Amino acid sequence: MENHESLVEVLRLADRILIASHVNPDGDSIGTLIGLGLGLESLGKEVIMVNNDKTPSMYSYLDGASRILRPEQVEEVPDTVVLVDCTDVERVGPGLAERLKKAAVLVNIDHHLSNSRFGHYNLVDEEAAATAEIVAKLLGPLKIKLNQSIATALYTGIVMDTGSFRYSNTTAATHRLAAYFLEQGVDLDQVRDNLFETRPLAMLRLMGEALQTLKTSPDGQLAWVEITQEMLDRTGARDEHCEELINYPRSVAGVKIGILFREISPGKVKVGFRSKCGVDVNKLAGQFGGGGHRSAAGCVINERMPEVVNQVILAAEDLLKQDLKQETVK
Ligand SMILES: [Mn+2]
Repeated sequence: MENHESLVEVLRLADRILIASHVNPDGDSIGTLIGLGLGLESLGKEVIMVNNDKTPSMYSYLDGASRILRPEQVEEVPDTVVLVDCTDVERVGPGLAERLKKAAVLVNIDHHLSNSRFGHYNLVDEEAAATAEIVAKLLGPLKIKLNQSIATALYTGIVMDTGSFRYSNTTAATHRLAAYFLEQGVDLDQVRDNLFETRPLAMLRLMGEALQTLKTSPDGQLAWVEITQEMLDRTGARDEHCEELINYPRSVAGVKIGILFREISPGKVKVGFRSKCGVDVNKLAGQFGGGGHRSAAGCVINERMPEVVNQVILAAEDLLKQDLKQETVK
């Protein structure tokens, strides 16, 4: 934790605050954006919430979801800007990043291992399961009174970034915090129904097609799936419907690294990594200019799908070999 007290002070003094999060927003980025946004608003501040991309419809149950603006709707950027769940300013999207970089006071609240400490004030805790956990700890010092809307938003962030408390980032503290949010009136039926029990038909059709591409390495420690633009067109699925698919290659018995290749446009592929057994995929993503967490990371590679798959699989095999050597040394 860095500059914790001065960061709280700077937020308490500001009258107008803009909060933004990363492109292709997920549950943690939307949850923290709204949780912190509504919280600061309850202190009488003017809060502008903005994201480069549209909020996925599965999060529309959150109070304040409809208040999140697109960059072109923001006329004037206030002096104080907070980025949540972003490793770097560029993560908010190119156009918005250019505008937000110039802020007089830039605050960085995040939990990614690869965070670049880009803010004037940085609150980065890599041990936190979700940025929502960090924001939750800020509520007290900021004298924000927790209510049902804020609790629901932050609870959503935690549920999504821990894969419903399944990932290795889940701790006793995570469960305690989740329990505390439930006591504040989170409607668990509503959350469950929106996040897990309702899926667009197009998403299930895409899953079917994508799982047909599932491959494993000869030793069975790597598994991957590929999603092409053609599959998205054929099924009518969108980007936001791809995220969950990455859990399938990792779940194959014996697999240590699961990989999802997603073609964004011809010659541009997004690669997602998920690992088991403590394999550090943040390092792997870093080799291709990306980053993230130890067991969940990603990158974008500007080449055609077959080349990307070859390069990444080779690098992943190398990493597993190194990992094995280290284990032998131990
Ligand atoms: Mn997060």
